[in-house]
Amino acid sequence: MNRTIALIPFYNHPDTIESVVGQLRRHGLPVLIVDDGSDAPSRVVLDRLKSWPQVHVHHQPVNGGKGSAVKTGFTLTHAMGYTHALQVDADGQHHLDDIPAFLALSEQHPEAAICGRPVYGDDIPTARLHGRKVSLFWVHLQTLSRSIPDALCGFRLYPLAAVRFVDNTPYLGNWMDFDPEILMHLYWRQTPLRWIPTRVSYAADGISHYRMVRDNLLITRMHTRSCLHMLPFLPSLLRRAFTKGDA
Ligand SMILES: Nc1nc2c(ncn2[C@@H]2O[C@H](COP(=O)(O)OP(=O)(O)OP(=O)(O)O)[C@@H](O)[C@H]2O)c(=O)[nH]1
Ligand SMILES: [Mg+2]
Repeated sequence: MNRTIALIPFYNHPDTIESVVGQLRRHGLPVLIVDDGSDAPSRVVLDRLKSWPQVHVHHQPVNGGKGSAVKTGFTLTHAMGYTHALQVDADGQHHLDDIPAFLALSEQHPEAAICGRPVYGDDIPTARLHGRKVSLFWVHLQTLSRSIPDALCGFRLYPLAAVRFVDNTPYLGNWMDFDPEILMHLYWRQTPLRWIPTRVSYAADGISHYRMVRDNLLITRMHTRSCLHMLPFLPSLLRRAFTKGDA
């Protein structure tokens, strides 16, 4: 039986976090929020949430990026004795009624990372859609496989044993480059990936901290360095590509 906790990297999403945590609690999950140096109004909301049962808040003093918050969350949840962390964004974009499906698949395949395959509506900004396609092109190239349908969706259930390598991989992205980079590493390291289609919505008044230019440049830089980092895995990637041994 897995011990699963919800892990929320949090940066200035004060209007949505309470509803997200409420839904997670209704699904029976304990919650760890890693506050990534948020401002005063957000901290007021977080202080309120600290009194909720099974809700933990960890403050990083300085904004260090989504990736850094998730990495800290991996270390903390592992130390708390959990086996799996379900990463959910704080902005309410994810369809949390799919959680039972994530948990059930993870119980069947505890060694696998269970990843959300986003189903977008007409509300997704065009630039974000194109950015996702570009990153996915690189991911397919650098895994020598087209089996990964999405690289950027934050809704993922990680087996904590499979992400221990993060502690010894200091170059791993700290910002929005983290989601595609860790996914490629999991693939390279032969962690099975399983996919659940899940609706991702963009509220008209939703707040995104995705910085189009800076984050796309970071993702490009990550794929550039990945040309080097994939090399040790190349023999097994080639073998898998030729035997169609995709996870
Ligand atoms: N952008 C951003 N998000 C952070 C940071 N630190 C933690 N986060 C959290 O990471 C999650 C994703 O952030 P979003 O701003 O929604 O970025 P996104 O979902 O990739 O982008 P959109 O698809 O435009 O919403 C949210 O839970 C944020 O609160 C940070 O420094 N920058
Ligand atoms: Mg978002």
